[in-house]
Amino acid sequence: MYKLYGSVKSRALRVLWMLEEIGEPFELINASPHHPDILALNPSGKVPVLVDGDAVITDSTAILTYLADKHGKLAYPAGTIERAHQDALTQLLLDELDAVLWTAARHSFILPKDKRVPEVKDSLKWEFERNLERLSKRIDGPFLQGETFTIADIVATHCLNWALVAGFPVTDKNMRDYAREMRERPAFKRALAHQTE
Ligand SMILES: N[C@@H](CCC(=O)N[C@@H](CS)C(=O)NCC(=O)O)C(=O)O
Repeated sequence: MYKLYGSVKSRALRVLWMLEEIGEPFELINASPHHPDILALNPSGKVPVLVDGDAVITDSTAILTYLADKHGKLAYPAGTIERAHQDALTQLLLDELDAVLWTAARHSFILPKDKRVPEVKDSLKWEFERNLERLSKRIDGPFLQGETFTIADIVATHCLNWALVAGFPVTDKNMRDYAREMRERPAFKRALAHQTE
């Protein structure tokens, strides 16, 4: 059985959602970043961490990709053009959504107080909204890649939810409708139900 370290309030939600989508059994170990149990597995102290037998896998996107390839679900086969497009899209989401939100978080509560530049947040909010408008133009179906739900949809929806919590604008109607649809997925609801506090 897989062991997943992290919490619903972290990027571990992406992996929880994936595991619920593919129906694989797992144990969730609710652990905060830098907890000694995490540091023993990941020297950076970051979550999520997935343990599969003796193997330790870090980084949410790497974990999603591993699970998708291993179980043949939620990803196009490696070596196909569709997969290249899926990987490009996932990288774009990490660059244009995740990185922007993460920079805002670092300058809000992650970095030491004297290293934070709170003024950067207005610029990041503008950038996020612009990036969402660009992404919105690419959606050509119920999912980011048309008719097929992939791990890119998990990363995108997680970032859209994160944006709401962080007070980032999600004004684009297409993106709002998309996120609403994604949140209706039973596996997403089951993943959220793992929240303990
Ligand atoms: N790119 C990594 C980022 C992991 C990450 O930064 N996780 C946050 C929680 S969502 C964390 O552990 N932060 C603690 C830190 O940065 O020290 C991923 O997608 O898993």
